[in-house]
Amino acid sequence: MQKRTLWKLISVLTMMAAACGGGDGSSEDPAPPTEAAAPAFDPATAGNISGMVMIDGEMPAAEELTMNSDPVCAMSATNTMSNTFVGGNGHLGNVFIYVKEGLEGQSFPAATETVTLNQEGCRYTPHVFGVQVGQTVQIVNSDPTLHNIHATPTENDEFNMGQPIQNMTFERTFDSPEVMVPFKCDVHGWMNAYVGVVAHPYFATTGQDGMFDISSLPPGDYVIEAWHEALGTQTQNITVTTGGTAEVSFTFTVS
Ligand SMILES: [Cu+2]
Repeated sequence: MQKRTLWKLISVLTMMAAACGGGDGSSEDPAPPTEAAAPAFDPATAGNISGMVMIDGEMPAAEELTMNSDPVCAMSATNTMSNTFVGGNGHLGNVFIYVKEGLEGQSFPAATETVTLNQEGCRYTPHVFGVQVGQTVQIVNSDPTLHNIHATPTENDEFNMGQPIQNMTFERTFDSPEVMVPFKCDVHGWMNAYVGVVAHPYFATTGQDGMFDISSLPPGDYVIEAWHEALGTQTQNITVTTGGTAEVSFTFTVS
């Protein structure tokens, strides 16, 4: 008799425990977030890409930007030269490089660090940059004047956000890969920037020395694309091997 009572008690407690779990069984599932955050490949097998972007022909002279329409800009700007062509000695900066093909079917969690796009001296800094799908972009107005950040994507949602007060910030993420999403300021026609939105973390922007590095890739065969805002795109096939560094160079020709 005592034994039957004990079993009945156990049975009731079991049903209560199930009811407290909300009936969705979530409390009993093995921790899915940990599994989702696991790397898509064994990092011990990773390789790297190192490269440079050259320009063949004379680098077009940087255009001087006229900022007289806003006295705050005219007085505060420290850089009034266009960022379209930067570099020197045959090396081309502000070129966006990314893995275009070869990572299909693999998923990479969005990077948790925030990328900042600053409006300072009535310019965007950086002028060309990349983010992962789902990674936060923080847009900052460091100027004591009105800017409006106007993104004009084709694959993502357009947005247009005024920032009338200095030090205002605004955060945004992008849902779909898109190379490139242009930004402009509708107040200051000379302000523009470009973000490459990529589904993985394997991208870079060349510095003024034209150099770039993309590290810790899964070994494999890839198509790498180089994008420049005035000179278009180029692709190359490369193979990344475990522990190796694949070297690649692109040359854009100007007439
Ligand atoms: Cu502006």
